[in-house]
Amino acid sequence: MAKRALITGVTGQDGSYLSKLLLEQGYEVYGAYRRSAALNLWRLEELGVADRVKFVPLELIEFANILRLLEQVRPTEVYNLAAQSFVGTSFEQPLYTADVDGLGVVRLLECIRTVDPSIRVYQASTSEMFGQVRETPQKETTPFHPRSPYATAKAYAHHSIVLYREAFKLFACSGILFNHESRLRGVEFVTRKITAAFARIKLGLQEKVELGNLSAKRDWGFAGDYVRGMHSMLKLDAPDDFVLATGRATEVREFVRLAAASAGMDLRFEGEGLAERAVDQNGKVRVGIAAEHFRPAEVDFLLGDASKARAKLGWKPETTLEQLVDDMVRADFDRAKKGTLSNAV
Ligand code: NDP
Ligand code: GDR
Repeated sequence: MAKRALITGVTGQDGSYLSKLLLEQGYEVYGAYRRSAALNLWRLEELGVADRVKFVPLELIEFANILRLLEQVRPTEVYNLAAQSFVGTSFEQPLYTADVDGLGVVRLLECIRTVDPSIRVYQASTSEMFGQVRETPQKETTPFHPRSPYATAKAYAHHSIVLYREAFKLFACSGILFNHESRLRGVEFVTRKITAAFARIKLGLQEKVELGNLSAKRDWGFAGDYVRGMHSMLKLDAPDDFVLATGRATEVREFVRLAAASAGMDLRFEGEGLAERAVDQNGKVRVGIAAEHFRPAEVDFLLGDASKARAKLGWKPETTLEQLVDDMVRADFDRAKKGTLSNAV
């Protein structure tokens, strides 16, 4: 039977990398997008695959829309990547976030159960569910303590995947993915905000960037590595959940330093709290702190243990943080020089 994948959230970072991977593997790829005034294909275009994906409209809030889409496409695999994925926004839009990221997943599972229970499904779970962490590093068995409406919604979705696997024998897998970034990352996320800013600063288009909590630590990997893990999960003999992570945690402050170095700047941090700042080798202030970028509840420190994925999927990340940062700065520098940086984000 032809391998036919339906990817929700196809216009996002992971949807784009996964589309490319599955097309290379010979899949027929249906990409579900949500309708907007202008379809946003810049990521798929940058990867050179926009013309090979079959686009279908999908809104995860609409039960019948999901049902009809599954009946029409008849996928063998569904990758549910669609979400309101920005933690910061979830504090302002908790109900919408719960609807899409939480209930949306149960809608999808109900539709799969109804249309074709043999469809294999991947759910985009997240390290944010560990929140106020109970142990370090975090693995599949670490208890959850969500610290945002985004994380509570994702935890509900995660438990639903486990439930539908146990109750209805669906082939449903959750990937508990730690932060993964790339040149295609949305600019609202801290990594891309930093690399875009330092590309502009290098070109003299911007003076400085304002950030929030520089002491937060994340386990950052490369998105292209992580989509390989998603695909491997659906190839297993039996469904299961897996952490994907690099096993290395880095402070936001250090990410800033690396990005600045890639842009040819040597930063020195000074001061504390809201008065902290970073100056370059010429004494120019390049980083300031703004209270608006702090969250009502923060996740201070995430570090993943992906040994189960390594043992059972043969998965490991290939890209170092230094390579990732350098590639992101380079991409943003090229975009800024061409004047396309604001269009790309
Ligand atoms: P993005 O924010 O880049 O992409 C999210 C996608 O979901 C976009 O295509 C967006 O469409 C779509 N979408 C949003 N709301 C809806 C809706 N109501 N109905 C249909 N589609 C919708 O996220 P990433 O690619 O970074 O992440 C993919 C998934 O993985 C997300 O579920 C995220 O929560 C999760 N995740 C991500 C991690 C990461 O570090 N990147 C780590 C762990 C989990 P549009 O383009 O129109 O906005
Ligand atoms: P995160 O990513 O919340 O981990 O969620 P984000 O890049 O937004 O924040 C990482 C950390 O950086 C701190 N921070 C800032 N964050 C942003 N966005 N902007 C700032 O100016 C800033 N300054 C400091 C944050 O407080 C936080 O501690 C991402 C998303 O992709 C989720 O969808 C995914 O589930 C998780 O990663 C794993």
